[in-house]
Amino acid sequence: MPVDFSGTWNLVSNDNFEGYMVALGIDFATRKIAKMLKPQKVIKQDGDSFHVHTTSSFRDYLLEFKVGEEFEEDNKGLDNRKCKSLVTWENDKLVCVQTGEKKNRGWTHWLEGDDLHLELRCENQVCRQVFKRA
Ligand code: ECB
Repeated sequence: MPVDFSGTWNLVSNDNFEGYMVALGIDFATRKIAKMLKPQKVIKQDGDSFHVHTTSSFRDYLLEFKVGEEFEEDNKGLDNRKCKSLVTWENDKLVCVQTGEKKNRGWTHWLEGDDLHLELRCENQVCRQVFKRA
């Protein structure tokens, strides 16, 4: 039985989101708005099938995937760069590698106590987000 990430989660901290956005080439005006946001994540997990909806007052992003199956990701409304993404389990962590124009791009989700953690990586930047159950 894998870990269950299902639930509605609210962002409570967002370390170095600025550096991550700069690495993705997000323009100044968009970054200014984006870093004020407190996004919510709704995760629906059925075993290895995931539906991850990140919502905010500015933009939404929906990602659906199955662990172990590579897919095309369009990052629409984020940096809009296409990449090939693959999510795998590393013990109880969900690890995504996003292969494309940007080096070292990907993310990792895990649960720690009652918190949901997300590490977002791009080039030499790491953004650390923590979410609490809504
Ligand atoms: C969708 C809410 C954030 C909107 C920010 C708007 C503009 C900034 C543009 C690019 C910044 C890059 C990423 C934004 C950070 C979070 C959005 C989802 C990150 C992500 O890929 O989460 C994964 C893992 O939960 C599922 O897609």
